[in-house]
Amino acid sequence: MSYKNLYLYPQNIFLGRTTSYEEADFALFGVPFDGTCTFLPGARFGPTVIREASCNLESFSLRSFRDAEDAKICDLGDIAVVSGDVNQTLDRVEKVVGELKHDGKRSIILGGEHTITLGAIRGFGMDVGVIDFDAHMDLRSEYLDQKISHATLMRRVMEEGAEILQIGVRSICKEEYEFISQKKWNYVTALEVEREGIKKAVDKIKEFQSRKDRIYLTIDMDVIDPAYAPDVGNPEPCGLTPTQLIEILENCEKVVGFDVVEVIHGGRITALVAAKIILELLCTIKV
Ligand SMILES: [Mn+2]
Repeated sequence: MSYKNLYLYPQNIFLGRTTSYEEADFALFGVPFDGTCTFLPGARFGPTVIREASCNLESFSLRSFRDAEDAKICDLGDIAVVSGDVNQTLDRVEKVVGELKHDGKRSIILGGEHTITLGAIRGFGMDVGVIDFDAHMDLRSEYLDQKISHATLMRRVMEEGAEILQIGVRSICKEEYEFISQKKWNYVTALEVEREGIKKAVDKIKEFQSRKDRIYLTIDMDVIDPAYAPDVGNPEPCGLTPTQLIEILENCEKVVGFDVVEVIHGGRITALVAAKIILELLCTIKV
């Protein structure tokens, strides 16, 4: 166990404490990579600002009446990313996730830009069910001549065989709309959540996870409205509230890992919302 008292409280470790790896149910690590960013840079600082925010929120939940501090988390630090090389960075994420999976740990990944999720899902294996909370579909075939970028990663995930459910979508290009129109694409828009409440999203999640043994959650913080979460790589108006998102997340089961991505170095509001979401998930996910 780590040493902790009020006078010595590390702000660079998630929740200011860490369990030993052997004891831990959750293994947390950061991926400080923003190499394919095309608008607001700084997601490489996401792990740092989310950890700092986590140390400055109370960990007890008045939703679940549980304390996130009771979750056994080992903060492993950050992956040494290869700046400017997305493929090598994804390989490293895949290898780390594969090792954690082998050891029976649930992974918590702090981004970093959303592209890193492709490495994580490869690490889990493409039979994992992916629930993607995102303003964007990220389904372009390529973007700026790049096959692997924050605007294409879900297309790659789909091509590699994983099944995807997208929640909170509200930003799509014509190519993506034509692509999903040819398929039975599984998604719920932010507008549907705003108009009808969370029921459709929850129903879709329950149907999806009933067909899957393992669920991976990827939470792009831009799924939340920029009024609550402005510090993201590609802010998109008309999003979910943090409360709507957390209420939806409470219905997720069989979760073997999750990531929270696209928080950039900026104001601290977005990092606090990201940390809050993680704390609530730690109280919700069964181990
Ligand atoms: Mn996005």
